[in-house]
Amino acid sequence: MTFEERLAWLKESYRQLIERKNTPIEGNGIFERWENPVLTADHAPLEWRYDLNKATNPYLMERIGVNAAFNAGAIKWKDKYVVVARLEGWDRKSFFAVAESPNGVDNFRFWTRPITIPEYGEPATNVYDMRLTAHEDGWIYGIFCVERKDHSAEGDLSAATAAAGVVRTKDLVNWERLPDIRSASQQRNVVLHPEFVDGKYALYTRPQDGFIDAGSGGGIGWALVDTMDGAVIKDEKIINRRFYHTIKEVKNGEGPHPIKTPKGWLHLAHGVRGCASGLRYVLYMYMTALDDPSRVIAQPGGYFLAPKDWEYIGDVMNVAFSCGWIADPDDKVFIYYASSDTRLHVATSTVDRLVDYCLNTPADGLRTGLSVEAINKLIDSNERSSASVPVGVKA
Ligand code: BGC
Ligand code: BMA
Repeated sequence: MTFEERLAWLKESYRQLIERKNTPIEGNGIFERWENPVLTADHAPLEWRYDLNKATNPYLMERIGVNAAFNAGAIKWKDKYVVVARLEGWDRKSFFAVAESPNGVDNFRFWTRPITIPEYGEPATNVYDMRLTAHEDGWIYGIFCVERKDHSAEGDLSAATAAAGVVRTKDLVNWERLPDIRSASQQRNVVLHPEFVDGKYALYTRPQDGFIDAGSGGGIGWALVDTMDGAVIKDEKIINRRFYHTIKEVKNGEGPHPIKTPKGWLHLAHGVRGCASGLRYVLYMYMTALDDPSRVIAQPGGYFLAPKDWEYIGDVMNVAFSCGWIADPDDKVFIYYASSDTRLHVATSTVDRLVDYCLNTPADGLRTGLSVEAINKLIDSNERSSASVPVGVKA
C-alpha cells in the first residue's frame, strides 16, 4: 500500500471502530453485559500513535503503541458519559486519558490529549486506576495509585511502593496535584466518599503490608481526614473484611465511590482469591447505612460479576476490575468494568435492581452446608410458586 492508501485505510478502520453500535445481552436479571467493549487499545487516537508525516514516516508505522485501555474512573459530565481510562503503552507505562460518549454504551471518543498529571515528590514510575469523585465541596477529585521504585530493596529489581495520589479539577482538563495521602502503610484502591461525614472528608482505604501483599491489612478500610490538601490517615477501621474460602480471601478493594439510594449506599468492590492459575479478580457488591456509610447492612454472597468467555483472556488473565460507574437520575446504572487488564466494557442495570440484588441475595454462609441449605430454601419456596417449572429429575 502507498502511504496515502494506508492512511485512508487507518482512518476508515478507526472510524468504524469508534462508531460501532453496541447491543445489550440479556443475562441474569441483575445486569446486562453489552456485546462490544467500550474502549480498547485501538481506540487511542491515531495522532497519539502514528507520525502522520510522510517525510518522517514513509512506511506510516505506528511509532508509539498503546497496549491496553482499562480500569476507568467514570462521571456524568455536561450530559456526557465520561471515563478517565487507564491506558498502558507498549512500554508498560500507564497514563490517564478522558473519553466521552453520548449514551454511555458506545461511540466513546478520546479528548485530544492524554491527561498531564503534575508530579508530586519523587516522580512516579507508574500511575493507574483513578477513581473520580464529584465532592460536595465543589471539586472533582481523582485518587489513583502512584507506583515508585522501592529504593530500600536495592537488589530486587521489582521492588516497588504504592501510595495514593490525589488530583482535583473543575473541568477535567486542568488537574491540580495535591500531596499524596500519608498513611502508616502502603495504599492502593483509595476512594473518596462524595459527601462530608462529621464535617470531614471520608476515604475508603486498603491498607497493605507490602506492594502486592494485602497481608494483615484486613480488607477495605474507612478513614476520616481533615483536608484533601495534604490528607493524613490517622485512624483507619476495617469496614469490609476478607474471609477464608471466599471470593475475597487474598485481597479486596473499593471500586468506584458508592451510589446513594433511599435504602443505603450501594458499593462495588473487587475481591481476589488465589488458585493454581494465579490470582482471580472478581467484582462484588455490598451496602452500607445511609446515616453511616461505614456500617455494612447487606453483603450478598459470592461475586456480582466475574470474567466470562473471552473476558478471561488478556494481559493479566482472569481479572474483572472496576473503578467507575455512573448512576443516571432516571435510575439507570452504567458499570464500567475491565477484563484481564486489557479492555473496558460496560454492563447496565438500575439502582432498584442493584438494591434488590444486595438485599435479597443470600449472604455467604462461609461453609458448604449453609450454601446447600440456601438452595433448598429457594426450591421449597419455588415449589409453592405458580411460576415454577419443574425441570429437575425427581429422584
Ligand atoms: C500494575 C498493576 C497491579 C499492581 C499489583 C502494578 O505494577 O501496574 O496493574 O495491580 O502492580 O500487582
Ligand atoms: C490490581 C489493580 C489493577 C489490576 C489488577 C489485576 O492490584 O490495582 O490495576 O487490574 O491488579 O492486575
